[in-house]
Amino acid sequence: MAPPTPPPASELRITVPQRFHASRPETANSLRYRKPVRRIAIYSPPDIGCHEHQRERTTMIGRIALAATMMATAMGFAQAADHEIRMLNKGAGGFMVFEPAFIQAAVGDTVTFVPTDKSHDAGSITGMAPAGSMPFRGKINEKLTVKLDAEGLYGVKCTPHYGMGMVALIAAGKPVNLDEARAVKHPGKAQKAFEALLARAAAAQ
Ligand SMILES: [Cu+2]
Repeated sequence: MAPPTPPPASELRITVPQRFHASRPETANSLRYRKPVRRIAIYSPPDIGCHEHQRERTTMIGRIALAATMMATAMGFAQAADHEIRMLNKGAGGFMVFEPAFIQAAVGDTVTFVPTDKSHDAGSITGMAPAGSMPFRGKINEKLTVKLDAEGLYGVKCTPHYGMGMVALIAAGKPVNLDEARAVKHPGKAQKAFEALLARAAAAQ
């Protein structure tokens, strides 16, 4: 059986912040210019006929890639996550609900509102969004993905069921706009629903 073909060296590029090389004398000169990143290409030796050597090389490349991923994660460059919120006629929290109704996310993550049941949408609420974030509103019965660009709390309502308490709260990082969000008035059951959600956001810290 033919051994697996490793990807060409040109595809194995890892971007590592310059400060990782601060202790290396040969990069001291480039450090002075404050270049933001330094590119490292993993050297891939030319094809060796022996299967055993090829397997070894493939394993080695795999280990280097894994180490780079772990390093990036440790440095806080983890891949942005997507959080799913389903729009339901009936869920654990009662009738007409977002599920889950509260999400703790990180800045840069995305949230996708999934129209599991019909007749719902998801929209932002004036005064319940971090400064600099974009207002959003999806269409009824349509999936909507929102990027959490700014840190803070994002209040969400379903337009037809706002008064029935169909609301959700997303925290991207810390709830820096908690007081502002608490000051917003809501119709019907949404007021109590948000009081509970805002308490969860405060407790999550
Ligand atoms: Cu709804």
